[in-house]
Amino acid sequence: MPTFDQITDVLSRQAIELPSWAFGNSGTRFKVFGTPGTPRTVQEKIADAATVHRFTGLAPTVALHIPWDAVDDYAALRRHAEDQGVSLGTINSNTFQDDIYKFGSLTHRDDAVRKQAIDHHLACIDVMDATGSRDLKIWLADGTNYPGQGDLRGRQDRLAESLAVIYDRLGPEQRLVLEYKFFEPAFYHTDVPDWGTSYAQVSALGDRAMVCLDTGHHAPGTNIEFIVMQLLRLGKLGSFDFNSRFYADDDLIVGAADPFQLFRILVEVVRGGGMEPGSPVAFMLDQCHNVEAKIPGQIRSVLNVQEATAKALLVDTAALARAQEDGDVLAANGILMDAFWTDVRADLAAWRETRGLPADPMAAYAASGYQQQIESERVGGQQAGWGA
Ligand code: AOS
Ligand code: ZN
Ligand code: ZN
Repeated sequence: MPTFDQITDVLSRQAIELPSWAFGNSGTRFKVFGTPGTPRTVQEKIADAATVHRFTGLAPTVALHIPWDAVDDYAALRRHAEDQGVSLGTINSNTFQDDIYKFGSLTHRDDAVRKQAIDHHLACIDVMDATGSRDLKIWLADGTNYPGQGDLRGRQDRLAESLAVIYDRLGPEQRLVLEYKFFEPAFYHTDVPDWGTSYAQVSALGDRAMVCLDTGHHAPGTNIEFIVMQLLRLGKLGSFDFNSRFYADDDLIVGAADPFQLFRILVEVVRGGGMEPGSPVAFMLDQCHNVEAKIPGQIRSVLNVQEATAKALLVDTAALARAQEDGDVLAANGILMDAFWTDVRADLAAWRETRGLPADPMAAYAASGYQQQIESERVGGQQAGWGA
């Protein structure tokens, strides 16, 4: 097994993007609980994201959601982020909240509705130009609730046409990532339900269109690490939305529900070159903190990803390859499990200190006074976006 010192070079390259909406109040369809200190503006969300980065060194960028985070002056917002020590990252489009999109957006049978949805994405690319963002992330709520409600084939064809218009508008350094989700809000069919559909759609567009894999968007029991392997093998894994789930798209803290699954996913990321310099794979969180504190929730999340990555890097790949070649099932499984069960927390804590970071970012945040400060300064903080 490699020593901890042998994996720190790779670990020091790790960057995990935070979603602006994780800092707003969010909830379920039953209740949105308010949390003291919740940001009132996108500037305050960015300040909170920058705080997570200050305590962990792991989160140098923050993703925005348009129009939830819309402002008049994106160049000024970019400067605000840079002043706080972070950059603006992925721009997320939103065609799921307006009445006009009741029956679809980029797949809609009415050209006028489809044009409005396309125009929204073109406006998102204008935002990217001003913020310096590389990625446009598209997640569509498009789908139907009843068999016969829509023409599945026609909707797929219109999706391809709409995406082609959006892709053509991207700058040479910009990318489009298409996220899939097997159900919700549509319950019979979804237009981008699985990695295969996303892969087929982005492959038709070109090299700068890739798949976004949200770990909460699969049927229970799905072997997600297999999908990770396949997309890396095909050169089309553009980004992750990390979170965890017990039931459906729960958007819980990554690594909370199933740390072993997160480890297995990261083993395939490492195996597929996803941690190499220049890798196209972007790591993001897509979480909502309903009942737990938001900033510590994000700190815990990035630490969970770091811990699972360290364990994945500790796999003795030479011994594993030998055991696989020998057909030694139990030895191969044992080698993987040895890495998973290695407790890396003390090594990570000591290593953080050598980099000028707190050994225990959760404790350091709690002792910092930041939470008390925002709770006294901010009154009437915002909901994450739904209904806002
Ligand atoms: C929705 O289920 C998706 O996970 C998207 O990534 C979505 O854009 C994000 O959750 C913000 O609403
Ligand atoms: Zn997502
Ligand atoms: Zn989701």
